[in-house]
Amino acid sequence: MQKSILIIGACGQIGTELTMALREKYGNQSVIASDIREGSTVLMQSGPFELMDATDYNAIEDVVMHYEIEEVYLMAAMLSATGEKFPMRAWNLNMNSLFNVLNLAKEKKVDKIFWPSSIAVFGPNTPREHTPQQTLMDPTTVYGISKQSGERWCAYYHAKYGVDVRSVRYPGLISWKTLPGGGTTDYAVEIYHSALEEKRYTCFLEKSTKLPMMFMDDAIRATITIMDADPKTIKVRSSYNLNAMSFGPEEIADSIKAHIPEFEMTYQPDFRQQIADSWPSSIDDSQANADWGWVPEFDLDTTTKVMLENLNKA
Ligand code: AKB
Repeated sequence: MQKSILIIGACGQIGTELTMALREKYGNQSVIASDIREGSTVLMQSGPFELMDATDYNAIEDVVMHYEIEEVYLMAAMLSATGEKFPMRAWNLNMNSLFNVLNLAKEKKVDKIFWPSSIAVFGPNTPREHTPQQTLMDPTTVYGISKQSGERWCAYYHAKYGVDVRSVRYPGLISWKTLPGGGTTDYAVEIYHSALEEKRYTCFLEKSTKLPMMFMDDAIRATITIMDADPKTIKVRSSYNLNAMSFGPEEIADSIKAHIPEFEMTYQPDFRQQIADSWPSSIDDSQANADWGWVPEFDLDTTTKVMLENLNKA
């Protein structure tokens, strides 16, 4: 089936792989990548690209009208660690970009929106283990506050204006194709690069800090699956909990040592420790499973194997 899709924030960690997966599924010319900067060669050369600021409503509207866009994936955001350094910039980017796409859908200029939320919506008083779909949320970061507010606005635009917006709360994401930037969970990607290049890594979180994590292939599959689902099955219009695996730095180090026995890990926790301490250790995603059939495929050891194999080849 042909459809015209716009990815905003296509050059980031998720956006790059999502763009390539959607181009594979719907054809290169149907998927318009956009970002404030240019991205990887493969992304730039495989299909249309537009330089675009996600906070500029008119610029997005022009691209939407020009390409007759039906679906928008809004992947532009400032993540938790960078957001603490630039609180107002994080708030402005994360909220204004969301309002831009919600308003385009309200005006019936696009049919469907994907917007990512995060485990950062939870806070120190949220139950840490098997965090339920519906629970107390008291985020302590600007990023988390913007994601929690965004969830409420998504639910509001759906209830009030019938906007078809779909969302998942991503855990920390691990990928080998594009580096993450500015998150608290970024260590779980950096560690693989350092393990191969230097056989050692100094971790900015303490060894036992267990967080929910996911391999990128699972995250992309979840994103495309929820967007393809029959709207009647999407019962949650704020955002769905999404689970795959949970581990701490010590466990990922052990998993790497199974392949690189000389690998050494040291610990120097910084300001990101406090952010990580406010987030859940594990997530209950039974509602995503019941409503649209979500089942993860990658565990820690499979992730480590695929990461090391592919980074070694790169
Ligand atoms: C971050 O660490 O800020 C992100 C997230 C969990 O949303 N990876």
